[in-house]
Amino acid sequence: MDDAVTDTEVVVVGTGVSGLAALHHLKARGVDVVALERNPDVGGTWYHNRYPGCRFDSESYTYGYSFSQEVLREWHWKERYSPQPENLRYLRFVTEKLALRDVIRFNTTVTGAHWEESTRTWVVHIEGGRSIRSRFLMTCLGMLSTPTMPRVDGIDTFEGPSFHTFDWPKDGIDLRGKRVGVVGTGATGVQAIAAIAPEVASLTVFQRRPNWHTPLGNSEITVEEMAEIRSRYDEIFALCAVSPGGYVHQPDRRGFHSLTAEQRRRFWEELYAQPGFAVWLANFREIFVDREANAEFSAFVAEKVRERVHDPELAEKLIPKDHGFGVQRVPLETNYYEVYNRDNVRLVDLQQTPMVGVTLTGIKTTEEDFELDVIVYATGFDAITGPYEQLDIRGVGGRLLKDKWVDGPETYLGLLVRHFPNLLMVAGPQSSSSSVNFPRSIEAQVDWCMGLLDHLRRNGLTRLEPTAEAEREWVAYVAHLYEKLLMREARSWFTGYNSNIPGREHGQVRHVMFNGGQPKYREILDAVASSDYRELVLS
Ligand code: NA7
Repeated sequence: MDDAVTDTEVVVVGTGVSGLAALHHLKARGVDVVALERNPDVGGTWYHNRYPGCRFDSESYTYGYSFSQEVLREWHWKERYSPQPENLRYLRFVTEKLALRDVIRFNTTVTGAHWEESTRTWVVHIEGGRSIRSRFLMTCLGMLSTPTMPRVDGIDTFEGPSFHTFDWPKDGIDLRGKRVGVVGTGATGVQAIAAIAPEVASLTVFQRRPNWHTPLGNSEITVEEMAEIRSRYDEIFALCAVSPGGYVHQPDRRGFHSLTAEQRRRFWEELYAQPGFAVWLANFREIFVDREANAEFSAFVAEKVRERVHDPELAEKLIPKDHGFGVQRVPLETNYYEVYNRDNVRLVDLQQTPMVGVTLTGIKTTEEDFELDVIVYATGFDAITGPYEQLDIRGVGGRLLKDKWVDGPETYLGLLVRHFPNLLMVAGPQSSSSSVNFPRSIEAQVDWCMGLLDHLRRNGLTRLEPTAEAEREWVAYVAHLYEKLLMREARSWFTGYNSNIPGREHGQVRHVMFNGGQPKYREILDAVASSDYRELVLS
């Protein structure tokens, strides 16, 4: 890259799954674009999360981009739920195939962006003091790219290696023969725990609240199967397009109450044996909204845990008692429960014996001092809004985005923000990205942004901003969708909960995601575009 470039039409921040998609479409249109990436390579989430066991919960062939026939033709997904190294290889492959690398500046950390009304441009600030001026700012920051560590005493005092799973050492770490502690049992924790348990000397799992986990059901995809999948790509993407979650799984529409308890049980046995999110997303829709349905299914899954964990007392500790199945993100697992039947694995229930702090040599609870060689924090993220709020993004009149969002995000369509003109967020708060198979959601968003930019270009316009009314209505609509779902009660990043961030403990729901399903989301985006963006002020 030529470092002297200071003016461009679009700056894209981040080159993970959404940034690469944006870059491809912008380049294909001949738009002058520069992408800024803090890492030395593309990949975002799949660049960072190198912990053992890290892999898709989405069927691999529904996770790839749909827009390049060449990529679809040439790429072979080798596993149904592809692992991180392969996913990073895929994103590098796409980068080369679509010739995206030449417009990316690596090792370039954006610290903020300031809107300048007189020139209708964003001045994007880069660590080290440089800046780039651009007409449009496209933020592709990811939803889970700001890790959070526990708020406990002594976290920096531990003398051995300790790190968040997001920052797993790039060159790997040899855990063989080590005493390892893992804090956190969300989607990340369960993948890591199951993967490392067989190789470490001892594994101590520090669990605060258990989650509902169900089997992933991973398997190999042979060359012949991949050929068959390739021949069905149109059909697969069409299926994802009509599914609320953007997956191949479709909700069962017979109705929970129209079947007998015995019929429901048979159906659930079938679902439990199916791979992926079928058990969550191909279930009765009542699971998400009806307490009775949710309780019955939760009891079914609890039985599975009891069958899989030999020690009945331990099994009870692994069964959530404070929330029903599926109101939090359901982490999929491979032999997770069986891990607790091993002699070298111990569960520490932090509800019974809370963590007091981290010491020079391990973790201290109210009951015991645990001596450890390595501590792994699988403690989650300042999800969805975090990546925005850590930047100094200032809109009209120097307004800080973080201030605007102090009581929760306010956006239009999850893509635009009033008083922040020409800012296009991909996978932003209140978009469908966190409730939908990520690439399926972001492709719709990127397409919409491209349509909008085309419209501006065609009409010689240089400024866009949503109206106050459009934003107000979107925020209210997003909040209304939460009201229908049991999920509104969850202590989960779906509701903006994060015990490690002051003020974000359980209690105050932040409406961070669109829960209306991908078909509805796409329908709304299309309607806005075909009304010539009536809800936006364009000039
Ligand atoms: P999650 O789902 O936010 O899980 C974080 C886990 O860490 C969860 O079990 C938390 O328990 C636990 N946690 C967080 N802070 C602490 C402290 N201070 N002490 C003990 N335990 C703690 O993050 P993941 O990375 O697993 O998953 C994020 C998403 O990535 C996932 O949904 C996928 O979409 C991909 P808690 O439940 O708060 O009691």
